Amino acid sequence: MTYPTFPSDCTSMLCRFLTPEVFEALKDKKTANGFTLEQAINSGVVNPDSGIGVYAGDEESYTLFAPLFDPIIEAYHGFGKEQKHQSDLNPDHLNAPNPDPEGEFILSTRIRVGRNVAGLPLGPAISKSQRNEVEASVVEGLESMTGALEGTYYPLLGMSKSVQEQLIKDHFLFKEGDRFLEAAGLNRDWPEGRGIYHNHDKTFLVWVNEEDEMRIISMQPGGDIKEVFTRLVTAINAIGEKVPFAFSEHLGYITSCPTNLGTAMRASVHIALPKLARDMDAFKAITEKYHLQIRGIHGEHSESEGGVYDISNRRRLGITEVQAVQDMYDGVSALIAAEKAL
Ligand code: ADP
Ligand code: CIR
Repeated sequence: MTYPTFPSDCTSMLCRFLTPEVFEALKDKKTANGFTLEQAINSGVVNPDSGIGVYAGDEESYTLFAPLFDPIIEAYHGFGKEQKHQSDLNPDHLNAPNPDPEGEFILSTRIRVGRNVAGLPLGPAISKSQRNEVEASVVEGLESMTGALEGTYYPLLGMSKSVQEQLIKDHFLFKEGDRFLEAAGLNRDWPEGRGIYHNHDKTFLVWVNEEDEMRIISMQPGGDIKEVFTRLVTAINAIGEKVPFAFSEHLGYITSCPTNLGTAMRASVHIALPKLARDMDAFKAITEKYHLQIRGIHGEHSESEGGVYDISNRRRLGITEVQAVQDMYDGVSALIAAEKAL
């Protein structure tokens, strides 16, 4: 493999941090699962418009390819090599009364975490049989859920296109054919081994074998962030009793994308800010101050529609889950105040 060429306007973290020296030092290394640098960087090489451009094939990728991953982790999360990650999933520690009790701005709230099974490769390096084993064990765990978490697993294999499209449109299911995941090797053997579990109300959902082996999701209409967080924590604890999660003292929960390490949590609202949207500089000044990310209405790499945005915490590592939600809450409260003032 030779040093990849990037277009001159490339701004991804891969182009920034994959210097010829780093490339030379890492190009012949392979993890115990056989995952190579070439595989780790393929998504960002094929998609030079990536924000990040790298994926890990296993926990070992983060140490073996540290000269590439460490600066990316530091730049994205502001998390240094010597730091330790701390978890806090206690809803009593969260101070987040509904920032929009009249329901004028917030359409819905969603909090998700990524989780992977301890001791197995991550999605970019997993084999077909290992992926199917993950599906079987996660589904077995989910089918023992009771009460408000009780629901049904719907495998993608055999799901009708119209049901699949409706679930995607309604923001419940992951999309198909994502080019970033495709180039990372995450769509191999599609749709086998993938699926979605949800409770009857679709307020608790689990994506199986998408970018991570599990995406555990709590969501509902409106802005009651604490209720969403509390349900999520109950679900994480219940699933964690059945399936051991990959976790490291340094990096927290291990995920395939380095942006998701640590809490692996993205807490978001869909929020209508039509006035603020006319002044994107003022909008972005607030989101930067509160460490927030702006996404479009159909998730990452999508556009806003009708002044509605997906606003979420950007940092996930080196802060606790409570702090990640607090980042979102504080920032969303400031955005609402700014929208009201206009
Ligand atoms: P993820 O959050 O899992 O990294 P995406 O950005 O692709 O992934 O979003 C996944 C789906 O969740 C998309 O359909 C997106 O519109 C939906 N979504 C995200 N936040 C919310 C929210 N607050 N309310 C409703 N749907 C949401
Ligand atoms: C990119 O580099 O733009 C994609 N690989 C997505 C990076 C962040 N995505 C994520 O956290 N899921």
